[in-house]
Amino acid sequence: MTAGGVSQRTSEIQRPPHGGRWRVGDGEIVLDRPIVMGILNVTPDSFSDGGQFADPGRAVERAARMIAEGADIIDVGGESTRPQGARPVGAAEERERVIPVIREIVRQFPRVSVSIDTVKAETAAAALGEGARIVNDVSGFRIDPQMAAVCSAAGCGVVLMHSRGDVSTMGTYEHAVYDDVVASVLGELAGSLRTALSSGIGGEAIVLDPGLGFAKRSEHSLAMLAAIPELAALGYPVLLGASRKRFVGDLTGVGEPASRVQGTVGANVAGLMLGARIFRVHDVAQSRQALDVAWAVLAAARR
Ligand code: PMM
Repeated sequence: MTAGGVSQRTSEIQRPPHGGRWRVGDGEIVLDRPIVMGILNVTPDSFSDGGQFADPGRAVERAARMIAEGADIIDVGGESTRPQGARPVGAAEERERVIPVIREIVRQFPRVSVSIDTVKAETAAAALGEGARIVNDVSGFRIDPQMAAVCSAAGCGVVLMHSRGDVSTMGTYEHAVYDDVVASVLGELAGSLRTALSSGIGGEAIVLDPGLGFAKRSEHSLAMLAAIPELAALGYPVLLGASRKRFVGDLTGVGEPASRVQGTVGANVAGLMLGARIFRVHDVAQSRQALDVAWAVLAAARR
């Protein structure tokens, strides 16, 4: 990359087109530093932490720890999309898993924003009713036709992630066929964006996510990381979910997902430099520290 290219990219960091703010329900997340979203999978079968936090008491303890380590958002999920092919759960079972946990986190930590990771409008509505401020839909509004209306009515923050297929296939390679992965992902995300905006969701509530590892082989995830400037140029904050994913394992030879922390941190710091602002991670302390230092260096480089 030329020196001109570097300064062009850092100037994008200085003046984010979205104004540096993300409206989330009655709150606002200021994107004047990297935002860390801590992952709380209340599932028996998620790929790297399944079963650990299925008990509501342990799940809330885990949230408290991530908040102490610097998480700005806690993302609660009750349905796995694991790469081995996930078992879809019904809305009632999903709600039973997530609602007691969300209720307790909102009660104990009212200043932290809770996000609900779901593709089901019913679950999203129930979570928003308990005080969640963000809906993280890994289908980008493709799966449940009611999702956009629920989010619009609530005025919540929305994460539109790129994926293909349903809950049981989106984490696999079944739909990972692309001529030009960047063009396809940007085009398909633009479709999610149109659905959101035409349902009355304000642009200031929307965040875009390239969906690393979702219907993407490792080379596709890497291409999407490299294309963050193009994604950010759409004018919405960019969220990255690199944490412990297969592409990190493929790049490092580390087979055990929980041991991919350093690789995750590397992906996040590179993502920050390319224009991503929100980072969904299992290991909050490590990414918080690395991102804060990288941000300070970038700020000093702009002076
Ligand atoms: N990845 C997973 C689940 N939810 N949400 C967003 N917005 N982005 C992601 O990359 C993402 C997600 C799968 O990972 P996990 O099973 O470790 O939670």
